[in-house]
Amino acid sequence: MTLKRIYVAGHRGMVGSALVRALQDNPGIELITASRAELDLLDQPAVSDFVSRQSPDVIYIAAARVGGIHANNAYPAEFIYENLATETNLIHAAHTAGVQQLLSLGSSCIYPKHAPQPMREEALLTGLLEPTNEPYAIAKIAGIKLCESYNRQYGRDYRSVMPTNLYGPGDNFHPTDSHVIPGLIRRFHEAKINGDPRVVVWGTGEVRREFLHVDDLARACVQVMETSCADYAAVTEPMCSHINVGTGQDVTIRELAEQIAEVVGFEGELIFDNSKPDGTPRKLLDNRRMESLGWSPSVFFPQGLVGTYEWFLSNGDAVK
Ligand code: GFB
Repeated sequence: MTLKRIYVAGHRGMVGSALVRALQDNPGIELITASRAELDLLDQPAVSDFVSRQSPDVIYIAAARVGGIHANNAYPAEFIYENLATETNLIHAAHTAGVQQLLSLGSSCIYPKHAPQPMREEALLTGLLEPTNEPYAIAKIAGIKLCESYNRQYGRDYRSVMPTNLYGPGDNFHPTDSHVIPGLIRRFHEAKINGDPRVVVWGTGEVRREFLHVDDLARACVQVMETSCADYAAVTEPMCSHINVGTGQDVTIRELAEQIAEVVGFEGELIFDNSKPDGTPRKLLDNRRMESLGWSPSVFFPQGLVGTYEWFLSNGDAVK
């Protein structure tokens, strides 16, 4: 049997490690990975050399510079440069090495700040972006357009998925640079341990977010890449080729904070700090394209939160 050689770029990150979990038991697949020390994805000649030497059949781009609302706002230069460089290096290297199939991962922040809800793929480039993450969003939009351009000019089969806000094992629990779920898990946990009577939650708490477990995203990515060209073409457009991946349900940040406090066992008071940005008021994805490919999420949110807290507890040293 000829094995399908799949290169997962960024295999140590939250998304990349979920992809490895989703792919590794398939006996028809040979996984290719490279640590940051082995391959710097910002180094174009090194990436070209690696991709042409490894000659994979498929590439999943899970490598990205990511972070929450504060990190996006604080490090805009790294967020636009590193994401653009990673995508251009990998996508161009894939094309020149003759790699026919590739998946690029983006984010629901590619859509306009005030896009109609739930957001359809066609909402892309119809309005202004949320300022706190515009540089990151521009890089992720460029990833979609890179794929479409190589498809249109060279007949490549480069696809892209736009997940909603993700969470799960392997997340970054940094006190300020993380996303809201790991950030609050850590803050509530530390408050419980220290006996603090109150915890600060950023923003008004009134904005809404949709959350997807990273293992559900990984299954969606594999499903997208296993879809035939005809079936993929039937649900997408050549110039609107990306597919949303979400759950179809969202919660307010206040509701989320209350749920996390319960999971962690923090019984004190929540203080909402209005001096911190809220970001986009709402970003619920329209999932009809993904559903028509036969995918639906399987991780029940409260259970996913418990599993993420357990991961945090057993990997405390790794996330300090
Ligand atoms: O997860 P988060 O940073 O992602 O924030 P975004 C979501 C909401 O939670 C915002 C509030 O309204 C935050 O103000 N929040 C409350 C907190 N407490 C906290 C906290 O302790 N930490 C964090 N991080 N937020 C990111 C984008 O925006 O979403 C990225 O900046 C990316 O580009 C990612 O798209 C998925 O949804 O606001």
